[in-house]
Amino acid sequence: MNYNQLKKKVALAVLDYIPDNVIIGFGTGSTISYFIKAFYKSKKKILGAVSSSYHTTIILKNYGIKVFEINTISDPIIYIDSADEINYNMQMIKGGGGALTKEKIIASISKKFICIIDESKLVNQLGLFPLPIEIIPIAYTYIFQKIIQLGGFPKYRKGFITDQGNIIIDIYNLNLKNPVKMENILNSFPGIVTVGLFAIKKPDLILISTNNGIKKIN
Ligand code: ABF
Repeated sequence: MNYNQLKKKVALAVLDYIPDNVIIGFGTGSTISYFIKAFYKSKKKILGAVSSSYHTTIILKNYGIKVFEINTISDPIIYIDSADEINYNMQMIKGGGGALTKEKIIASISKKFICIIDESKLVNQLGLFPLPIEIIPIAYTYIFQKIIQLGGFPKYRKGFITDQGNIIIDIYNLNLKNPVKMENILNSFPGIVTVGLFAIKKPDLILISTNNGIKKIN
């Protein structure tokens, strides 16, 4: 199976983990697009959705799924999202699609966070995928200097503005042997809105789509 077929499989498999009468937090990306379609076809009963991006909101609304403002939610949220890389400690790089800020907020307030990936995303060590960070535009020069001091190579993501009106820097060659430490260091720089490392807040369950079926890490 190719990666898209594997994504479709895991998008279907995760339906079994969704109870009735919850709010679903929907992530962003191609895996989640497959999931939204599978969810719609399943006719499962939920209270509604919260969305991690403008892009996902459009898709949800096109399927007639009710989308709530994140601030207004008090019911339990089951958050379903994918990732760009995950290691065996369930630490992740996210933000390839630029939606990392709302993804991190929903991950933090969710009762359960299930990450669905194809097997290409599972790695022994994080860092081959460049680490996205969302930053306030006026902090650009300062953040570039700080990243270079850390040994990373920052690259401005051209032509991309986040839902919050900020910019994304993709960091190459950063040493991510200790992802929690690096997440804390980057979090301490004023001007960084969100770090695409999800090492402090990890998913509760990972479903991995492989040619030998769906595997689990929890
Ligand atoms: C989301 O899913 C994003 O953080 C990440 O960039 C994306 C993965 O994309 P895809 O499902 O298209 O492979 O978690």
